[in-house]
Amino acid sequence: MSQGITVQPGQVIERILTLELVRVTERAAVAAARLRGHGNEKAADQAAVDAMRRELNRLQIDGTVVIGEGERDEAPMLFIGERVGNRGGPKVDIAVDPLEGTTLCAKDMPGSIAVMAMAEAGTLLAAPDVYMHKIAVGPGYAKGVVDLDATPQENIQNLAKAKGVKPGDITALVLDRPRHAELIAAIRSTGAGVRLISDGDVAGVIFTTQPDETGIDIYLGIGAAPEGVLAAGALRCIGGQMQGRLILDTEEKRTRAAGMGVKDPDKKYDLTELASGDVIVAATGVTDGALLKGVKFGHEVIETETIVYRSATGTVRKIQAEHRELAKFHLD
Ligand code: VTB
Repeated sequence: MSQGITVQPGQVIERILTLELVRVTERAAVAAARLRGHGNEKAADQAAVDAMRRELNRLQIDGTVVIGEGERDEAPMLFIGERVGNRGGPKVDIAVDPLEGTTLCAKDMPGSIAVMAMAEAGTLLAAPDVYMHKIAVGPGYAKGVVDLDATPQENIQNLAKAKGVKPGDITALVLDRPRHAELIAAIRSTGAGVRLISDGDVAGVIFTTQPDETGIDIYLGIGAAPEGVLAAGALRCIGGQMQGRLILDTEEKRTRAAGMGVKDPDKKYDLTELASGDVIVAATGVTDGALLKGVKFGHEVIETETIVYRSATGTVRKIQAEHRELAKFHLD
């Protein structure tokens, strides 16, 4: 009898599917990277969506998209509620951002990635496509060291104390948007520095988990809610703290959120409420960035770099791939 690796039924999602997820984000990243620097955000996004959907539908899963490209009435591909996979495997929640940082890709600027998460069914927050107030720090701090309802000054001071440094030694990451003018001023008033990014706050949140490499201690501000859930998935795997609150500032948004199961529109979600179950997150670089190298097109070879996080074990894998059977990418 062969002594193969035994995978417990409860581990099927995490174990067997880890590499399958890598294939999905690799294909999406390569498709988008073909259009890197072409100035056409829509085309790059569409290429990534097509590739990701095609690969997702090959997986042995019974998946439901909970974070997708939009809501059903807009009828995009990978809409929220779309069933994906061949229905042959475990029931899972799927969160996708086939091209996170479409503008970064269109302008060939650092930091665009293809990213997705797969989790036990019913465990990822089905967030509508609205804004979310977010705060995140990496692992190693006592729970509650920062809080979404504290002032930026309090958060920076508490974090500095917990890290054993001066507030001036803290660097916060914030999306460069006019809406953040006050937040940025408040952070700077403590002596802390602010690194501004133009897009890409999934990676931005992940940066807080490796402050020695990225120089980032804390993520603060308002970004997109779907990206918040994807980032939370990654943080569940690596460790760290995160809180988010949906910004439901119109009746229409509140109704839409309620329709997706949001009971309390003002709820402050903790990390384990944004992503409550076992989860795997995979991200492949499209353009070069601090987290991942971008896709390289060589002579009869395509190189990709992917990171996969798995919450059940906390394993983080970086997978550098050289692809030689290029037909699989369906590139014209
Ligand atoms: C962020 C960023 C994304 O949206 O979530 C941002 O991470 C928030 O929306 O890459 P605004 O651009 O409207 O401020 C993106 O830039 C695009 O989804």
